[in-house]
Amino acid sequence: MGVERRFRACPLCEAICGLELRYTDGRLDAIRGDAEDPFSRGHVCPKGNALIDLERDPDRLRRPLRRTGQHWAEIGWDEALAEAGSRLAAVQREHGADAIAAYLGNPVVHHFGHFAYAPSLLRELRTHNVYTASSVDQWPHQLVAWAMYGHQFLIPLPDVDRADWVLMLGANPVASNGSLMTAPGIERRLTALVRRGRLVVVDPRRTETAAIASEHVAIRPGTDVWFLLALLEALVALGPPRVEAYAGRLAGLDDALAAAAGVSAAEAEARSGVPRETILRLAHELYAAPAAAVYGRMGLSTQSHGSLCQWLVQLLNLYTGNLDRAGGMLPNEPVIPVTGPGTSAGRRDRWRSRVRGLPEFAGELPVAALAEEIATPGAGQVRGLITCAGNPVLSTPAGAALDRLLAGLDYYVAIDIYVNETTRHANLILPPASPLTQYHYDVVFSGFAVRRVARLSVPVETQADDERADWQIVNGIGAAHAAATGKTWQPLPAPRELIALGLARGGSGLDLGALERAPHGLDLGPLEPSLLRRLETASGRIECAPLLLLAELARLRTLPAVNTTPGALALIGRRHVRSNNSWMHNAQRLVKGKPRHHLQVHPADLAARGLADGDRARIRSRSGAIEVEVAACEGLLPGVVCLPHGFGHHRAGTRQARAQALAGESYNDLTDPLALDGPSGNAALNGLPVTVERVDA
Ligand SMILES: Nc1nc2c(c(=O)[nH]1)N[C@H]1C(S)=C(S)[C@@H](COP(=O)(O)OP(=O)(O)OC[C@H]3O[C@@H](n4cnc5c(=O)[nH]c(N)nc54)[C@H](O)[C@@H]3O)O[C@H]1N2
Ligand SMILES: Nc1nc2c(c(=O)[nH]1)N[C@H]1C(S)=C(S)[C@@H](COP(=O)(O)OP(=O)(O)OC[C@H]3O[C@@H](n4cnc5c(=O)[nH]c(N)nc54)[C@H](O)[C@@H]3O)O[C@H]1N2
Ligand code: SF4
Ligand SMILES: [Mo]
Repeated sequence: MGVERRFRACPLCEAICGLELRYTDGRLDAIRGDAEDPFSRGHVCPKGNALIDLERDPDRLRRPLRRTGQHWAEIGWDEALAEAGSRLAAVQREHGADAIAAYLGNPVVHHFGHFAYAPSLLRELRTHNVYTASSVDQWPHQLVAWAMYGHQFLIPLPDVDRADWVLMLGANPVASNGSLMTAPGIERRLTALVRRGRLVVVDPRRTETAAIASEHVAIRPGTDVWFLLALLEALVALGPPRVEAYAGRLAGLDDALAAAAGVSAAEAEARSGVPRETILRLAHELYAAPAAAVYGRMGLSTQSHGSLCQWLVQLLNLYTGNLDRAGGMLPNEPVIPVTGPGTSAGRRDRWRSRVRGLPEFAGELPVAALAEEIATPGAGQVRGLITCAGNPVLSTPAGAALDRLLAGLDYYVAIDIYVNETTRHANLILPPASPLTQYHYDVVFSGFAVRRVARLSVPVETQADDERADWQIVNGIGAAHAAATGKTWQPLPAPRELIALGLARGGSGLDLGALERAPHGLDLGPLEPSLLRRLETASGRIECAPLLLLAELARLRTLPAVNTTPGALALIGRRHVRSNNSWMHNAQRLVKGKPRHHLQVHPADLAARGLADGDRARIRSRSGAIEVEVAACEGLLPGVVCLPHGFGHHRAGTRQARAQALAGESYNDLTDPLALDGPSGNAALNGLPVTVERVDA
């Protein structure tokens, strides 16, 4: 057999790098970046290499597991799928449709077999209790895109390869590889930007990205809204809006500017810690730049004012004429459409969460409400759960409470490849076959790529008879649920066929054959302005002043000036290039080397608490307390502490031997389910008030 090279896209993050997989005598033994992929051009990161560890992981589940007490036993697929469907239906028969909650995790969007099929299962379940990782992530982006442009996925992206001035807030792509900005090899792209222009990073920590940027602006967590308001105010003082290109297509710009007016650079300095001269200078640079982009991501959306911040980001790009313009911020128009006919534009407040009355957005409720929906008795209480590729115990607010509550559910089925902190509570775990055995098309991230690209991944390994693909599992549960409730189930066709339908719907002229003849993918060129043509608002215009955001802005102005809780620190998160949220800590290639779970603290804050590098400390929030080692970090703004999420693996009954041995605790044992971005309901994970104290051995 010898050595053979096979190619497909990496399923592990938004960069969607092309991978070259080397098989020796039929066995995968090395992974490299696919040098012939015209988009990723050979880029690969440690996670891409660690796909081998995942494939070979003895802890990875291959067959359905049923739990009886503390004991797990393998069962057959037919029995497992029938049980999942009928038990979910039984809970609903007794307690109503909403008694089953569904939680979809991040990998869902990375696998066509989950992404394209999960909606049909949700329709079959008919529950209002739908939760996803979107509400601990990018909901403010979606809400603002929906409110201003009429579609939740009409999201402008930074044209990083052509911009010559970029203001980046709350993003660390050198570690995360980029988000809502699919740009494989981002470090190379940003380095080129710094060479031809300027990259300014606004972040409470001097991140890996700040380190390669032209300038780092340190900001107090959660205060970006003031910084952005002052920046807009300074632009208005510099000159008129450059909105000729949007003539006749703008609604409410004057209202938006009037509502946003009046925050001086001095006030913003007092709130955010960013010097007024810096704000005024950045306004000058932005107004003068030929092609500029203001871009904010995770750190800007998972905070108390996420939606206002994302709205102001749009207004800054609009005011300077950089919205929907080459070298500025513009949406992708992908080959398989994510907007337009047949897609879900997004709606809001069609129903509310039972306990707290939080509005639905895009068919989902904020996941910060899940624990209380399980805990609170009464009609409509959640008594059963289905999770798909999610680990909410480590990933969502009040994780520790959720951990306790999941143990008391009537029935819980998980579609997952591990017994982890969440799925250990399941009655049944259904593990999909390796993605390498399946057709895949990155519908979501082709839609957020900084160039127009298309790439079909074909199976590079064969699915075994006793394995089921993700889409087969979803179809199987749906069919069993329908059978148990006397309905008919229309299974969706296999991925290859569904991808072909998506391509046909897009009308680009590309079909499966064309993509199959291009195993390294196709680069169809840079982004082109399309936003005005594609607006889906009722008015057909850009809605600059959505009422929801104006109301939130009015509320913001009533908030007290500075957080004065004595001794309080502001907790923020971080990602490491070897992490992937909570779930890749069982991969040897990723956990080797020195530990990365520490709480980073500024030396002055350590000294003030009698702490030294390496000491153990107790971190306490309104919602919980954990103990971890501290590490001195000069790159943090004093008063800010920084902890990665996705740790806390040493719980009984999980099956991830390597992860279990890792030190570290879960950030989300501290996060506050009541701390939300108002308009969207997105969790305010960052900027959490905490105290830190020494723990004596
Ligand atoms: N404090 C804090 N919390 C955060 C964040 C933060 O920055 N700080 N980040 C937030 C963000 S951005 C996100 S997206 C969420 C993520 O939240 P989640 O999606 O809930 O968490 P993950 O850790 O991504 O868990 C992924 C799960 O999918 C399983 N899995 C992996 N591959 C597959 C597969 O192919 N099929 C199936 N069926 N299962 C698979 C894994 O075993 C794991 O159980 O976390 C959020 N939580
Ligand atoms: N290696 C690795 N890569 C990943 C992931 C991973 O877990 N590990 N997760 C993937 C996922 S699901 C996502 S969504 C993306 C996220 O990708 P990014 O958006 O790049 O997210 P982070 O790397 O968490 O960077 C967020 C930054 O916001 C800063 N920040 C925190 N609070 C504030 C604030 O109030 N204001 C400002 N201005 N900044 C603030 C933090 O210090 C941090 O540097 O990464 C993806 N890629
Ligand atoms: S950057 Fe993302 S897509 Fe590229 S190899 Fe790493 S994990 Fe995979
Ligand atoms: Mo995410």
